[in-house]
Amino acid sequence: MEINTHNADILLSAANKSHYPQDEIPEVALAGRSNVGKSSFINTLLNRKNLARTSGKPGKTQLLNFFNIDDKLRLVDVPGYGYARVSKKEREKWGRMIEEYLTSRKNLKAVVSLVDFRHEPSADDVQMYEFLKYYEIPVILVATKADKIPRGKWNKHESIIKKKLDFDPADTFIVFSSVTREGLEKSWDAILENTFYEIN
Ligand SMILES: Nc1nc2c(ncn2[C@@H]2O[C@H](COP(=O)(O)OP(=O)(O)OP(=O)(O)O)[C@@H](O)[C@H]2O)c(=O)[nH]1
Ligand SMILES: [Mg+2]
Repeated sequence: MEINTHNADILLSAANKSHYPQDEIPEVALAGRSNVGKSSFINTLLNRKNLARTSGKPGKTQLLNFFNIDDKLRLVDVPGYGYARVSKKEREKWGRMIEEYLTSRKNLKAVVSLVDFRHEPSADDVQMYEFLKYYEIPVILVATKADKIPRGKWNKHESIIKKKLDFDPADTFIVFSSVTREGLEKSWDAILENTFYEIN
């Protein structure tokens, strides 16, 4: 089946299960630290400037935002973790919202787990990766902001990330930049492979 990736719009925002779309359309969710570039990743994939709202201010995305692509696939933008300036209560609310979605959503086919290519993954990054492995959710690991690292150092950074995460070679690792669009095609290939579509 073919999919027109240019036909995209925001569908709805949800705080809990009762607001999720009720159908069989496959979903791929984005997970990662606040400010890592999840919303930018969606905009780059969909070739749109600010469909998923981005900001220099962490904590911009607060609900699960569902993006409809050609009525065949959804990308789900998930609020970032590890944002220090939120209360314990808010962090717990966030945890429940993410956990409910990731552990119960039948439509979920894979998670794009984003980490900053420049740094060793944080404890939260490791925990997220372990969580996804535990629930046997296929992971597409995307290392963002590659434009900030000279190419000669890419291998070294990739090794550091893989080692820290105890990366499963069965998962896909993609070096990405929303500035240069590095890794764009690979990301689409990985997403469509997990949702059984052919790229148009
Ligand atoms: N240089 C560079 N900057 C990036 C890249 N991706 C994102 N940024 C910048 O990083 C900041 C955060 O990006 P967002 O896409 O809003 O991050 P997010 O993960 O959605 O953040 P939350 O919604 O707070 O969880 C913005 O200032 C972006 O312009 C990238 O690949 N390269
Ligand atoms: Mg965001």
